[in-house]
Amino acid sequence: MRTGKKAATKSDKKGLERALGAPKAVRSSPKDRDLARNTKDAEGQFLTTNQGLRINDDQNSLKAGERGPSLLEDFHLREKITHFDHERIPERIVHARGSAAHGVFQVYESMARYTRAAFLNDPAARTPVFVRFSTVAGSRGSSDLARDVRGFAVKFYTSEGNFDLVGNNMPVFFIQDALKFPDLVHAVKPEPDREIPQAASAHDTFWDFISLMPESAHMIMWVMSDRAIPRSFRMMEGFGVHTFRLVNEAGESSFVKFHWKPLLGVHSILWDEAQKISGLDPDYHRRDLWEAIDSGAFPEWELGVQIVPEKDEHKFAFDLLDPTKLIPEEVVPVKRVGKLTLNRNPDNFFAETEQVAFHPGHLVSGIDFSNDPLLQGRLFSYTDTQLSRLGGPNFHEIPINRSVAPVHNNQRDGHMRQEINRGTASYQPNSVGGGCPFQAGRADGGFVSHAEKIDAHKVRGRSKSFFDHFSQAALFFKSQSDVEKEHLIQALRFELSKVERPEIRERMVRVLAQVDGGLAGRVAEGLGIAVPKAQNGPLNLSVPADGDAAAFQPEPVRKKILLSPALSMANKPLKGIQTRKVAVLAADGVSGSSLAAMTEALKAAGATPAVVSTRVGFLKTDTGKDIKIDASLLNTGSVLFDAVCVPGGKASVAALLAEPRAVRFVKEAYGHAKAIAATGEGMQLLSAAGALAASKAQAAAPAAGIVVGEIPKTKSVAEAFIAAIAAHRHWEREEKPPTPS
Ligand code: HDD
Repeated sequence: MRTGKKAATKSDKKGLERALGAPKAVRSSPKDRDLARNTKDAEGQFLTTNQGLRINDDQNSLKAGERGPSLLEDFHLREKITHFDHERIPERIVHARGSAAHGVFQVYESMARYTRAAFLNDPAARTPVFVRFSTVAGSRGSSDLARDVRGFAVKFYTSEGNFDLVGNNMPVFFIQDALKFPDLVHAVKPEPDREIPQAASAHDTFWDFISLMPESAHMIMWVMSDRAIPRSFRMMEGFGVHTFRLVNEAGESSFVKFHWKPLLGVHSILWDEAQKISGLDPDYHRRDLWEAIDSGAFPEWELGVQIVPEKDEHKFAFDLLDPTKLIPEEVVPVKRVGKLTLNRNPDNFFAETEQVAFHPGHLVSGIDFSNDPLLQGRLFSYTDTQLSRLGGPNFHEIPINRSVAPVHNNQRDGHMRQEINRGTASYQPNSVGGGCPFQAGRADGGFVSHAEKIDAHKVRGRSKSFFDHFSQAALFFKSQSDVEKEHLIQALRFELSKVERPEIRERMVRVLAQVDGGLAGRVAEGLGIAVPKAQNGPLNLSVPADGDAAAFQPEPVRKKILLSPALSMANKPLKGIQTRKVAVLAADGVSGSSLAAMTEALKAAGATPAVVSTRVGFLKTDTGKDIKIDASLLNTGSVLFDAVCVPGGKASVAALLAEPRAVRFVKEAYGHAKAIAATGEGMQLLSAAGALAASKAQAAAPAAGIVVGEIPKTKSVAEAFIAAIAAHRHWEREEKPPTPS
């Protein structure tokens, strides 16, 4: 702050850090980390104005006498308050609520056969990245737990310029043409008269729009599935959604779909939990990402590609350009080609997470667009939105948006220009600057658009190959496990029950009948309306376009539906208990040996145990040892944990039994199908919560995911408990409907 020189050095260091990628895990104590973070910029520095003048008193404004009026001359007061008055910028129109982290990407082996992109050609290259996750509909301050799509935007700072992969955690989208995006967003945002509801699609205008847009049927299956309520950003897949092109050195192009596969597995929570977490900790996902990175448990994803040779473009039952369709992984397998690791939290939320500007049009040589009409429309929108959000055309100069590849061009001036351009050559061609900067030929890495042949009539229309709106929606529903199907039905019942206009509910149920008669019937039942027969006839729902309704909204085309096991989270491999949170319920008198054996085993397996008690502070074990309490039953809840254990100890369990919140804690975890363990007297708490039969004989064969044993057996209880947590949930004991508490 004190001198320009210092600022330059700092930003150089930042660039270098980015270029080198991964700093080591920070493993110092939380207090040290806090101090290091908090003094980063200001250690040993005097407080100054923005002009560098040292401030002598920051507690009192300048007054005419101690009890007199403030003086306009107080430049420090005016500067400080003026800056404060302008501290907010417009939030993103969509994806306003987000969390981000720095990291690094490395390709496993050269993909030169398909693409000339340098960062995908060199397995030694560690490409710095910045990744922002987001919800779509809610405002900046809304809950992380909304039922919503999650944004998954990755900025690769490659040696050839920035490449942004601006995707979501779902592989398809609501609409086929970008022209409909403002309508979609207006429909889902809070209703314009009352600004209600916040961060929720459960209201009339959203379902009105959706029920009139059959092309959204497939996406609706995804958004009503548990994918819309992830356990963690770290445990969700990511998708580039559109079909893109890869282009190799010889100029040959293939189509590609991008995927991100999380190494922690793909997991979600229940809607009942989501609603409760929104109250207990609306920052749940943000906190989860921050804490994992801060503790050195760096989240990882593998980049996957589905590659389709250009000659196979028309071999599918759907159009590759249609963003409401996916390529089933069973048809074109996902090849894992590299790894993304997030290893550093941002230093400043505003400067980085808020000011980062993504754009699907930020490409590097070797990657190109397809003619997906949704993608084509996006190419306009993203720069345009930054102009108002970030205040002008120079947002690329904000540190988080800067390319690590040098930038040289003849763009000049504008609001908040940082670069001091020297010389007189600000045009091309020029002779006064020796012709610089030069255009780069292909051999010099110059971007050359793929020379796709296009010979067409100018039309405002849609290809008939986009008209099958239901086959893949049905494929998705049919490929879900029974538990997933049930959750999806409950989600639709919840959402549509919040819709006030009966005709919208009915229309939506008719749309669902096009997807699956059984699904529509179950939803209708929950809404107390007639169960529609599965319909194959035309829906005729849309607004006619100049009398051409048939072309705009044709009869549903039914294609052969296979099953796609890859669409079900139930078929994703389980990946251990790394970073899973386990509540250890205990009070004074807890068996110190059982508590220690349990927490050590959990930590050794990578989980994070936390002692939850009747109060905060410290508790005393049966042998008088002090144990720090991490949370109280008053300030936390079972929904914030993946599993619960109750170590024995007579006095401890008696205190927990006397505390209704402790009983509810276990009961709720049971209803949410979580792993639960108890040793010794701890079993009594499980029985009081209905998680374990009270009779000894029955308790000997507990329900799935319940692990109990005597105190000396804690080690073997812990082993079985760890295996039970790794299964994520034990759905066989989930009550129907699945939210019993
Ligand atoms: Fe978008 C932000 C993803 C369609 C217009 N979009 C935004 C972000 C993500 C996506 C992840 C947040 C980026 C960040 O973290 O800053 N958007 C998608 C996906 C889409 C999609 C996967 C479909 C496949 N978007 C889409 C369309 C339009 C937009 C069709 C407009 C025609 N999107 C925007 C935007 C945003 C945005 C208004 C808001 C803030 C921003 O761009 O920077 O321009």
